[in-house]
Amino acid sequence: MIESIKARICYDSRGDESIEVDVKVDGVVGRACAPKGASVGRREAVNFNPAGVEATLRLLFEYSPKLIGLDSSDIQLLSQVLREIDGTENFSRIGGAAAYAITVATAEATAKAKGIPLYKLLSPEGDYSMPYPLGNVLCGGKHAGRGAPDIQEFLVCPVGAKSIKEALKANMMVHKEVRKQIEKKDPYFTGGKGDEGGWTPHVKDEEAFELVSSSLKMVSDALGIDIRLGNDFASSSFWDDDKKMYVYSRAGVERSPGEQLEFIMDLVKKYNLFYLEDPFQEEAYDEFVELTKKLRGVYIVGDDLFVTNTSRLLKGAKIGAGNAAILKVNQVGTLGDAIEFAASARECKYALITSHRSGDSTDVHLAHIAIATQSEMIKCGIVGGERLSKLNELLRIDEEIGGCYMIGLEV
Ligand code: 2PG
Ligand code: MG
Repeated sequence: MIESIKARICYDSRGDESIEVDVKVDGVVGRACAPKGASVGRREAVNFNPAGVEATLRLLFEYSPKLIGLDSSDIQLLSQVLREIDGTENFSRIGGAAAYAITVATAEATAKAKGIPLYKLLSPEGDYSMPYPLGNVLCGGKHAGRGAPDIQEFLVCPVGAKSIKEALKANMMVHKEVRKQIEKKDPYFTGGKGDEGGWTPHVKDEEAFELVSSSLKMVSDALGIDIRLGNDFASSSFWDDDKKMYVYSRAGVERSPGEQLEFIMDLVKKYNLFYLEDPFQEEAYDEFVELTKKLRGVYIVGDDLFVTNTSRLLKGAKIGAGNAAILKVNQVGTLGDAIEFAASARECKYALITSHRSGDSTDVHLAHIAIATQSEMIKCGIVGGERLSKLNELLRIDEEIGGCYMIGLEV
């Protein structure tokens, strides 16, 4: 039973204000701090009440007595009560950050009170397996300054790793190797990193692909495991809806939807890409369908397209838009809704990628949510405290389970 709720304003990895909540269940406290995105989908839950973070916190103090006494193990009930209190479609009154922090903190407290880890609470009968870590080695777009590439994320994944230990080692090595390669091209590289810990060299997309693919090849050869490259294009952030063009302003190139499709297909061929997140803008269901028909053995992933929203996913699944979905709890607002989304993705045979936000906290919940939802991958960066907290938690869980096997990937 929920006994008490405390909340405060704290800071995320970008130094922005966020909401942190402590929930007490049967004498035990669970705590969660909401993350926040920079490349935000238009259909996402709104983070805060329009009057700001302080107003969001004041509201929380007002309505939280209504949550006291609720059965904390009923995740869906808590989600439903919060939706009723909010009364909007997208948490624009009480704020998705508050909904996130309350529901995740409650789950943590409940698990602790039962003496079990969070992943076990969320998925009691799991035959647990490890997700593959998608590591950000080079940042562009909204996660970096104007000298960096237009494409938001260059992601590596050690698809041939046999254990999470091996997988993390590979990602760390690629991250280091990418820096070396950048310094070969630019001896004055300052070592600058973007919001998610990937490097931010002053290069265009094409050079970034060269740098990253040669780095991963070196590490792949050294370790003898297959490492693949993928991207989060975050295309909505450079889609111009008036021009109906994808505007790569740093590269000085504009692409129509058809040219974007060609561009993506060429990249897949040239760099053997296995993962394409948001290759088209957030309403481009038809282009997603076209690309999905054209490619095999490639994850075509909806992030801003689906925004962890079950009805948007079902719409996509019906017409074959993509074959994988990003799961971000704060995109939908509550943990209950995110768990429901994961179940729908499973029914539709979509792969799942549990993901951090570019502004994140040092919380570890993401690792548990990825395991509980049997996500094929977890996207949470490589370096930086707020990224490593999740990766190190995977190592602890692996130890606790006694050597967890890696989930199967279709590549
Ligand atoms: C994304 C995320 C995380 P943001 O686009 O997938 O990498 O970025 O949190 O800024 O939306
Ligand atoms: Mg994304």
